[in-house]
Amino acid sequence: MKRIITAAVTGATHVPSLSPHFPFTPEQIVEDAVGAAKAGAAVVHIHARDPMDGHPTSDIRLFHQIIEGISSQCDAAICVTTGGSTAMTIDERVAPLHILTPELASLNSGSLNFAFHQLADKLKDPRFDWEVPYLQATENLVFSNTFRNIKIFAQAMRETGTKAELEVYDAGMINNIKHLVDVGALETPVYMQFVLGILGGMPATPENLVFLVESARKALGDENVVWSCCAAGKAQLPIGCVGLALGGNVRVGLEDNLYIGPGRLARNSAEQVGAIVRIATELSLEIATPAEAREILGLKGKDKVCAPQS
Ligand code: KMH
Ligand code: ZN
Repeated sequence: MKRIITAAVTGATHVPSLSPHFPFTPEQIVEDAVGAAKAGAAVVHIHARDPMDGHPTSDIRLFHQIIEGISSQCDAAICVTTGGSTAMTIDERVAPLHILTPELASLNSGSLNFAFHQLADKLKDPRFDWEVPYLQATENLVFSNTFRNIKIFAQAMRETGTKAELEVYDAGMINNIKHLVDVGALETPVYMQFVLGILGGMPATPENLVFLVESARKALGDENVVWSCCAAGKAQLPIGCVGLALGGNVRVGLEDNLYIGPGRLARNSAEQVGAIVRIATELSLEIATPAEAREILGLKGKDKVCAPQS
């Protein structure tokens, strides 16, 4: 099976003052995503930010501008976040689905402490007033994804023909997914994104990735699981290598890691895509094109994005 490389280009964790290369205006997000696609990413995962100060936002107009910008320049499938930020309400998080009708959207498979307050210590002279309080607030926040709300997201995705990318941060979330499949709230085959190294979730170690992959296969059956993996920070490439060796797909990008090596800030997500593509090539693995990724994931086609569903 060809391997799908995903580039998660912005996210809602990092703040602009952490890197001069951090994309937060719609134009910068589009440029980073298109560059990542040209480097080999078949899927790009997007969040929106306020172009004035980089604050995470669920503003549909910005999402629409980003999607139009990416789609007009490359064929990558777009995965829209429903995770938004730890500070958003459920309504803010689900709104993009009905209006943007994306091919893919993240669906967070359980609640967890999603803490990145320790990043505040790195900000000596922040550009924007909101950055430090935003980071510090995550020490006392739960990223809430109750079963009832997961069902709301899942129902919305069925209505919009959107494939769920099930974000898994910890082993118990695999059982959450199994339960939701058993009660008919989720359909198989499921597409899981194992997200390691978040403070509050599973640490980014090879043995934890192996455990998650095996747990998913045992819970749902090998034929019912397509999976990808990513890791926060410096574990990004090592976990990507383990994921390739285990037969999986890989996510990289500035959402998860601002660096390309020890002390070296990545200029864009494309640098990280290029690194994992080179590694895959050395392993004689083939990288999926956007068309092949749509086939593997059963996506509806980019012509049905931002369009009323028939
Ligand atoms: N920003 C995190 C709280 C997703 O895109 O759904 C959630 C996140 C995962 O980024
Ligand atoms: Zn995200």
